[in-house]
Amino acid sequence: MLLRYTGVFACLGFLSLCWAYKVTPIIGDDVYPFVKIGNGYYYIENNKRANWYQAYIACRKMGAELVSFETREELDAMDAYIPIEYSLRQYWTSGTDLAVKGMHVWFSNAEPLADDVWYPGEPNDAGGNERCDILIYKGTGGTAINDRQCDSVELYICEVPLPKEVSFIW
Ligand code: MAN
Ligand code: CA
Repeated sequence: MLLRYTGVFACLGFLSLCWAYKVTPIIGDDVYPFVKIGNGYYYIENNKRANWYQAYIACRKMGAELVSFETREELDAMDAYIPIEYSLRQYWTSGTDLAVKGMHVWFSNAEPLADDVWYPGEPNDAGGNERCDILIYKGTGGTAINDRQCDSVELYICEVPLPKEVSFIW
């Protein structure tokens, strides 16, 4: 009997703990080495080049993922941030159709790529072997996504989820 009540109270205690916390996003300064652009935190690799897989691993080592652009606005925010002299640079994103050929998704969250993020005429799967998606920065010419060969050695951008603060309310 006593054992049964102890179990019930332990359960209730645990449940009340679960309800008594608050999660607040930390909106504010950059979190080194990530920079805040729009609502996201990004690491833009402008020196080291890697194929898509190596780039993904490099981001994972930082607790991040290759970048995903769920909306055209996120791509525009990145476009406004990158210095004009970096025009024609290309950066790996998490976009890929490696799972289902012809169906490009952001690998970090499985969302399909929106139609308006693609460079005109892309994805064209040139040579029948373009499975990984890269951001092409064209300075004043705009920024858009192209499908490229995954083993192409390129720069990359990592993205971390919004840092959050968890506090218990006693
Ligand atoms: C051109 C286009 C692209 C293709 C690249 C490969 O820019 O055909 O679609 O991905 O070449 O280098
Ligand atoms: Ca292409």
